[in-house]
Amino acid sequence: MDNDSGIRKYEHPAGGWDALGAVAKAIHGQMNAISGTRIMLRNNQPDGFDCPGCAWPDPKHTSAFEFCENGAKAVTWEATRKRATPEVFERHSVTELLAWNDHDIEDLGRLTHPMAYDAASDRYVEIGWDEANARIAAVLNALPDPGMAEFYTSGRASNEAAFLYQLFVRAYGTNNFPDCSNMCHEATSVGLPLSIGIGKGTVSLEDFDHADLIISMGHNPGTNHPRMMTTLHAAARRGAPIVVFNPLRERALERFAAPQDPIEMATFGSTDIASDYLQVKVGGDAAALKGVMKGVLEIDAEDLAAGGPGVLDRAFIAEHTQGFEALAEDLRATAWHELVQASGLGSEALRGVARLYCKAKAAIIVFGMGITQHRLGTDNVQQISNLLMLRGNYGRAGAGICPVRGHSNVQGNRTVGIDEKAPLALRQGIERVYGFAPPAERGHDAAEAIEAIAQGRSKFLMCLGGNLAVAMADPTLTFAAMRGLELAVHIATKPNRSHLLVGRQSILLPCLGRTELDLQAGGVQSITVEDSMSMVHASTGRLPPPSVHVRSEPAIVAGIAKAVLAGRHGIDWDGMVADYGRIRDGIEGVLAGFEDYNLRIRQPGGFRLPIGPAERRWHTASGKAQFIVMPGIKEDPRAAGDGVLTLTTLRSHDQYNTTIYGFDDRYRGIFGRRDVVFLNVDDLAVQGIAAGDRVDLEAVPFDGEAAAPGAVLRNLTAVAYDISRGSAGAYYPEANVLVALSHRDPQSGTPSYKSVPVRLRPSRPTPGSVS
Ligand SMILES: Nc1nc2c(c(=O)[nH]1)N[C@H]1C(S)=C(S)[C@@H](COP(=O)(O)OP(=O)(O)OC[C@H]3O[C@@H](n4cnc5c(=O)[nH]c(N)nc54)[C@H](O)[C@@H]3O)O[C@H]1N2
Ligand SMILES: Nc1nc2c(c(=O)[nH]1)N[C@H]1C(S)=C(S)[C@@H](COP(=O)(O)OP(=O)(O)OC[C@H]3O[C@@H](n4cnc5c(=O)[nH]c(N)nc54)[C@H](O)[C@@H]3O)O[C@H]1N2
Ligand SMILES: [Mo]
Repeated sequence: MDNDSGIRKYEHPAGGWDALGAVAKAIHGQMNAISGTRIMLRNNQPDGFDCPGCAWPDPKHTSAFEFCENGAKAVTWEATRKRATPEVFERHSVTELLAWNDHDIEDLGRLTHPMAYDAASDRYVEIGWDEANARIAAVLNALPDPGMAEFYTSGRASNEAAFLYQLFVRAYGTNNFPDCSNMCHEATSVGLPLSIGIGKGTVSLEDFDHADLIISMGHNPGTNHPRMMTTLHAAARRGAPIVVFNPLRERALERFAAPQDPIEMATFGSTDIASDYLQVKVGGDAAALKGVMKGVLEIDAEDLAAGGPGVLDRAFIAEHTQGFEALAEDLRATAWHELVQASGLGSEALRGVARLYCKAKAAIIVFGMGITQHRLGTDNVQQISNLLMLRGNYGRAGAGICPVRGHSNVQGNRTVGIDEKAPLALRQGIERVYGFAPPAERGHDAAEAIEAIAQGRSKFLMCLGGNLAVAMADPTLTFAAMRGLELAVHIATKPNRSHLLVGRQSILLPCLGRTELDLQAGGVQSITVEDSMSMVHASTGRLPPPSVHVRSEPAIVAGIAKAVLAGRHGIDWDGMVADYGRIRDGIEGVLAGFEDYNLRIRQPGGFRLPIGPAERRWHTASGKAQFIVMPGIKEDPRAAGDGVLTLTTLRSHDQYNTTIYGFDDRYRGIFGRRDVVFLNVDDLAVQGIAAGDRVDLEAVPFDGEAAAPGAVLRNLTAVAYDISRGSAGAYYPEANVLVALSHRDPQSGTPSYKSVPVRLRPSRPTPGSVS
């Protein structure tokens, strides 16, 4: 397409000079160049702050500058010079701000004062901290049942803030902990404990140096975990095959130029990343995985017939697992043609992956949202684990499972107690250390919290970060629900749309970001975070806070707790805020694995929490790793070919979840816009639509679920893209109107954001419609 449309193919490798250019632009747009560069140099350094971008771990010997374009965007966006002061809110009514796009709302800058919504003037106006806390206490203490309050967490909160938050909420009396993880890796957190006894990854960064094969499924590291590209680049360089399962061709998984590599940069060279790129159908991964496993069993049978020892790790299966026979039976009973139809991949391609897998002494399977955000999310995760178990790829160097987490501390938040399921050990630990018995009944996850609010069963919502209303499915329902709240409280760095969906009362509390100096009565404080590989380490900010009125998250949570609990349970909130070391003592007392917490965070790189499967210890009901049979192979039982496409919702290169930094998606060739839908040329031809035409996407009800009411996403430009047939891609959060709130994985509750049945039709301008 022509240049005016903002749609043109990107010919360069990912990374390289364009990435460096983008960093310079990010710094220029938000801060001054000198301080910007200085901050970047502190990012992910042993004595610096943890990057708020993603949860990929840091190498032990951090290079002088662990470069990452999107980490740089995350940091500059937080360390911006722009300020959303009371004067700014005075100039713009809430109704006016609601008409702005998500980029412009956040680009108002950092919140500087506690604010409360004033209905008479339709504006947020300044209030004092004490007044804010008193209003929160008044509403919470007047609720007839603590279960009518919801306490959301977005995964940036530190271990210290998250631990205090859950302690306060449990002392108040509920386990309603909706969190971003419920929309993200919940399928991992629910699926893996049944399979291997822990809901976390089992590999360490060093394992990638020893893997003979890496299989990457449903994640886009060039955009979402750019520091992971250094790892993949090194693996590709030493000749380890990298097999990708992804419906879309993603440039960084094809070729990458490492900005850390002077020769590659100087010569404009690049390295091929994927050795094999399998464009699975959206939602076809379970079938693809079953196909690979079926291939492994075939190779095993051939080898045995030829007098060989077979390719299964029989000793591992016998000693460490249960359920192999049932799995083998299911695979034998599933015909190749069904697997091919459901995955969109040829049987030879799947057998080829099986051959590579059987050749590898040690294999790692890495996965992201393309696996978890499906109705089959939990099944998908368990099939990955089955495949690894067939050849004993757990508890050995270079082998294991690697869920790539989203937010920089989402894994740590869950570890320290942000969990609506309220595990017994956590409750017992709290009772032991703090002397009260926390509630035991399961609370609400994120989607259930919205349902409860929509139905008037919950009246109060507090958000420790995030942008819940925009991140959640079905904004029509979700936005209306938010407006029905008695009180919404948001602890945030920057304004966003969720803050503008005001209830009867709404309060905004400004907090420090991770880059900023956190000075408390006991001196400068560090916080701690846990990365995707269970490494816990400290992070210390140094920048001056955006205003003197801004408080740290632990201080804000403790202030609210004191006002609400008014001495109940005798917890020393002030002492813990004065010295976060005391919060860590509390964590150590409550949870296993944190022995000598304050000491061990001083060692460079921190320490690793215990991961049973890495030592072949399985904390499952049977004490063994479980092969788990998934019945059937498809998410959507309907036959294909009735014109229904499966839509997946994607992040662009210029966004962080609901935070829209800019309007380019460079690697996918989209510039200055987000109103596009990626389609396969053959699907376009069948539907009689040309690339560049305007189309509408209409939600199709899924098998007994209600479609999101009135759900049509209008006036998108059709982009001919290298995407598997029957699949379509559009950007999150815009496409969330098409996702029904009930469209979720029945096992984990994860919204099925990555398999939404839709119909495509040419756009017809409807009078009065908004596009
Ligand atoms: N810069 C930046 N960094 C981020 C984020 C961000 O928004 N911006 N978000 C953070 C968060 S919270 C998270 S959870 C992670 C998200 O990181 P990712 O897991 O990479 O998430 P997505 O970008 O949503 O999409 C993942 C990939 O899955 C593919 N995919 C879609 N559907 C399917 C499918 O059915 N099967 C398969 N195999 N693949 C599919 C898409 O083509 C895409 O390449 O990144 C974190 N890091
Ligand atoms: N359709 C579709 N929907 C999705 C997804 C998808 O792939 N497709 N992905 C899902 C996933 S994986 C996730 S994780 C969720 C994300 O859901 P959330 O975590 O709720 O959303 P974010 O966009 O990350 O939140 C951004 C806001 O966090 C606040 N913030 C930033 N830094 C800080 C901080 O240090 N402290 C505090 N207190 N606040 C801060 C700012 O106000 C900012 O506006 O969205 C989910 N929604
Ligand atoms: Mo996420």
